[in-house]
Amino acid sequence: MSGNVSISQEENGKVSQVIRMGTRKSQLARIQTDSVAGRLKELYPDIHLEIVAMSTIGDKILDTALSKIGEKSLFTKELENALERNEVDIVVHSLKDLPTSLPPGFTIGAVLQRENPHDAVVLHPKNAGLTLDSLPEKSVIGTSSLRRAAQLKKRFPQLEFANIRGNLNTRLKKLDEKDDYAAIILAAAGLKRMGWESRISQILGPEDCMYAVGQGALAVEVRAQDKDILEMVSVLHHPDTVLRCISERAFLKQLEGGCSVPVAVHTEVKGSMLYLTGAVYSLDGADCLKDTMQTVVEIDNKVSESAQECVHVGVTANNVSSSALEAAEKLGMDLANALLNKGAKDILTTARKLNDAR
Ligand code: DPM
Repeated sequence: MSGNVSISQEENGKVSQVIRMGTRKSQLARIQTDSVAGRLKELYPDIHLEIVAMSTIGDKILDTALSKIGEKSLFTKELENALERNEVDIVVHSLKDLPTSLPPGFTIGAVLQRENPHDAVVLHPKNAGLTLDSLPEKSVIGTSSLRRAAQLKKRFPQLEFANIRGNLNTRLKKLDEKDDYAAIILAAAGLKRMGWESRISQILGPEDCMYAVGQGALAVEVRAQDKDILEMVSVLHHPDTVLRCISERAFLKQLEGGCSVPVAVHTEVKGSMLYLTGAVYSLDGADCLKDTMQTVVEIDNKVSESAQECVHVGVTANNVSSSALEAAEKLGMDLANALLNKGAKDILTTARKLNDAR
């Protein structure tokens, strides 16, 4: 399966590779794909990139809350089909939309440097100058994320929460042009990529709302057997981000959580230490289990010498220290096991049942 990259013959007789990049049609997906395309063009000036846009189930079912659709690979399936059929070679995703176990045959070949991973408050223009603390009582906050709602309900009990769906453009429109929401909560990273940073009125720190696993990082998905493409995209890996995200994904995987459970994280790399805080919540945030653990990650250690590929929670990073990758994955599993021992499974099972029933 390797080496199935198309070749184009240029006028000057030079032969160059054509790499096809699959993307969803939303503006955010296009911007994310274009930014990775730009990086690849800088690194490999001779390649030809072709962008193939498609719509996915997630884009088509715009009015159902994400957590209710129940399809973990909502935004990714059609794109993976195209990868499998060799119609495209590379797909760019928000890492947080990629399940912790990818279907066989696929791998994440690059995790790029993370943007601000925190959530942000975007206010209805009439509320300019206010914060979640100072908004009038019973103000309605729009979010369909169980994770955001659980944490914010507990922290700001005077506020009310309602679902809001659609891509970023749709949501901002629903906020600004109607009177349904006093504010909405979105990832700062998406807003920044769209050029809407000026709409951010407040960034939520970990005491208010911890972020989702992988939030703010872009991932490049490829065919696991396509060694040429894997090697080509591997230079895009940002080691700190890879280690943080592997620990976060291992945490979520061990908890058996998907995008439809209230699970949140916070990670930091300081020197050779990786810190992971992880939490699980009941839907109203009243029950919460949260803990922090750390491990040593020797980023500068030698990379794996074995020819055998090492995949950690779906990520292939042969150019990053294998002992550091292993330590990061173990950290996530250890933290999850610590919370499972304290009853995390019950909290998540109840949350899932209640969410399915409403
Ligand atoms: C996932 C969630 C949301 C997206 C759940 C969560 C938000 C859904 C909602 C797994 N994917 O975060 O708890 O608010 O109803 C998504 C966004 C981005 C990637 C938009 C956003 C952009 C940021 C990034 C949707 N996926 O969260 O504001 O690249 O991390």
